[in-house]
Amino acid sequence: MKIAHIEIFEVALPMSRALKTGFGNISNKHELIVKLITEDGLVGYGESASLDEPIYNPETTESCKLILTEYIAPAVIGKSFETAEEFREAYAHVVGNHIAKAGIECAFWHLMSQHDGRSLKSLFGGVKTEIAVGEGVSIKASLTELLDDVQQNLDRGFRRIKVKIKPGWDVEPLQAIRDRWPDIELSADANAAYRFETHAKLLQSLDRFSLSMLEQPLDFDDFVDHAALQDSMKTPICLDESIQSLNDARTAITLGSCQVINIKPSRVGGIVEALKIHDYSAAHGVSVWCGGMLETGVGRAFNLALASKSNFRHPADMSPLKSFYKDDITDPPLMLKSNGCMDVPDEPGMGFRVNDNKLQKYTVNKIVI
Ligand code: OSB
Ligand code: MG
Repeated sequence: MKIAHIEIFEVALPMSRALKTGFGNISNKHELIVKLITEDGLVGYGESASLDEPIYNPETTESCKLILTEYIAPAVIGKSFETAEEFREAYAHVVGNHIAKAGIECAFWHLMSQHDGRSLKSLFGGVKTEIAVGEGVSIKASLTELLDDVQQNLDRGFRRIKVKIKPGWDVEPLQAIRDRWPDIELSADANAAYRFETHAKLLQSLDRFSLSMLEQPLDFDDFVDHAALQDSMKTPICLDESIQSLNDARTAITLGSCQVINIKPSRVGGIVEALKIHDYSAAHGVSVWCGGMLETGVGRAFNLALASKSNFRHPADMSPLKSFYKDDITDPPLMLKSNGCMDVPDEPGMGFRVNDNKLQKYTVNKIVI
């Protein structure tokens, strides 16, 4: 498939609520929809699910736009590719910038899916027909607000509640939830807000809440202290921010820094790397699950197909429409079934249609290469 044209849409979907985390708040989000058009007229979409500010990882929407426009798009345009591995080889000289890379690599997978007449699920080696879905709960102003939010999410059928925590908002909210719901699947995501020296005792004390996992308590590059912490507590530690590549997964698993890995195609530079991390983790008895970056339906489509692989063993972050956004750019909307699961599409294409009118409506800037 020869890449003839590339378009990058900077979109701003109106948010219905902010995500409040240990690294700060996300109340606005501009991100990029990457469109690849082949010589034969096939159209593939992918998403660089960047944040506006470099508060989760070093990238931003502006950095993704720059790297895609100046370095990655020029390396693939006018060239032919047979496989995603070959495609990403064309811009392998670009270091890091994983969110930028994930957007264009996913668009290539979308092309392949149509070209080969196979679903993303089948291309990725997925096996499940539906996947379990959980929901995250932001840091709140009060326990009453928190419990109301948890109740609403349980009523909607979500299979796991993930509470965002930070120093000063941890033991109390978890205790309040456990007092009311002793048996729900509950996890906590600290988004790197703690330090081993200062908080080891406090973090160990979270063992009493029987969390399914404690996500990213310490700094993103602190594999050593994560290993010491994991060694000192029963709750499985899950790494999110720390795992940017297969090599990071190897480091974490070799050192015993975690028992679970959160895989986000965005954070690791695309599906090819995500598949490698999945397979390596499976071979070493470490389970994975699919986190999110508040993607639109485009990014979620790839996450959904990926999460249908066998070693994805925990509910995914896959909020349906209206959890964070007032509208979406794909049809049909992501649907949570009454059993707390989502169906995994299994037809050629991404399983969702990009709605051109809505894409135009929410595009604030378009780059044609
Ligand atoms: O820590 O999982 C995180 C969003 C942006 C950056 C980091 C995180 C998140 C989320 C969003 O928690 C979850 C979702 O996409 O539904
Ligand atoms: Mg996280």
